Amino acid sequence: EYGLERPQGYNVSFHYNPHVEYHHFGSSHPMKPWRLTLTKQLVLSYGLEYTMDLYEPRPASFNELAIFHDREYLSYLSEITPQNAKPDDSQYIAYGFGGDSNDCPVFDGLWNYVSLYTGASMSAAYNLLNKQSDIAINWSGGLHHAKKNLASGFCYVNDIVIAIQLLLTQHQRVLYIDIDVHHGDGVEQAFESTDRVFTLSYHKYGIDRHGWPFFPGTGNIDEMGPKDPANRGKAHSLNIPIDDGIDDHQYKWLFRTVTSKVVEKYNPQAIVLQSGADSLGGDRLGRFNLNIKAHGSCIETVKSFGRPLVLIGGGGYTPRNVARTWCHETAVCVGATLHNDLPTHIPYLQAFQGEENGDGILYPDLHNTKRHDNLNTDPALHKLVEKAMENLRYMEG
Ligand code: ZLS
Ligand code: CA
Ligand code: ZN
Repeated sequence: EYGLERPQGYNVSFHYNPHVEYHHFGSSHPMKPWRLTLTKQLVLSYGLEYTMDLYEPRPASFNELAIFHDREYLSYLSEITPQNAKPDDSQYIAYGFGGDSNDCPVFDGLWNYVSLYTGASMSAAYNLLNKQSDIAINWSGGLHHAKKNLASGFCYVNDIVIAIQLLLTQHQRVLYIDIDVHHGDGVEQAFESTDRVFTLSYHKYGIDRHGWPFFPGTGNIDEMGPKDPANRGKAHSLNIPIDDGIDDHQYKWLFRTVTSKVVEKYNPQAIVLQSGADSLGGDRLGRFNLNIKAHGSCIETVKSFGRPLVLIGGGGYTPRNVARTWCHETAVCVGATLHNDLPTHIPYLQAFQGEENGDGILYPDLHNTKRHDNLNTDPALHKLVEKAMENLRYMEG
């Protein structure tokens, strides 16, 4: 009825605790957990829940978060509230809540929020370990900037690192891929001293006309992990720095060329893919010009490698397009094709109405929002791929 066809027999699971939706970073903050409400409504309205196993995971416990994070940091995080926060406190500043930045505000229910999104990523990882799923999805996770004792860039707890730690109990080599427009620095740093995780991030990199680096300011092509041959993590990171305005054709080519080579060389036993939707055209914080289907083609490419896959969310600051993208990518996982006309019985339909290019449809032309000129030339991208291939030669096979 909705154009659902499932030619490929992949077992897909969807890990989602709806309580995560009710948390607010603050009204002016770009991170809006209710984008997850929109995503879930779209997924349900297309009937995709009948094509997957649905899980409502419990929140992660303190001890589970301590798989990666320092206990002192977690104690502080579990106790802090908007009422008892002391912005001049040395711990407040040291743990990343202070400074002139309000990227990581202290809000009501913060501890519950981090436990919920991390519980869902753990649940997804367990499903791969139990062989219950070939692909396990958690759109509420993907908070890739959090460090073991530091909140950074809207991220307080690094659910990705914890999910990868679980996968490492059974898998010798895990590949982490990150298509969020920001560099996946927290995951890269967490595994910089091991050869059992390879991290690959595609992101905007560069300095703007006011002299500010694009957040977090790391991830140039020559940052490939420790160069010391004694370090087991030698050359087990690959960063693909991209300039403003990259288009569908360029990104698809870049992603497919580099990622296939990494998979061929590293031969991972499981893959974790962070699918941040801030790399879309028209994103409030992003700089790229991608359409939903080009973003989704990265998921198709990764699926085609046929390895157990955890698919997680991340950034995404134009909520209606985040929901469209993650709904499309859920369909890609189960092998379904969706109608461009949105089902008319969806709650929140008005969120998808009245747009110039996207009125009532799933696949608006986001490239037409033309907010960023394309500064990426084909020759520059070819040089970038050449350098990436050179970096890969430093990795011991
Ligand atoms: O990857 O660029 C920065 C740091 C600043 C500039 C912005 N000011 C407010 C703080 C200091 C240098 N931060 C980035 C963080 C981006 C995190 C991306 C997360 C992820 O997608 C994974 C989930 C940034 N960009 C934009 C903002 N912060 C930002 C914009 C608007 C606001 C409102 C709320 C808070 C303060 C005013 C804020 C942050
Ligand atoms: Ca990235
Ligand atoms: Zn981001």
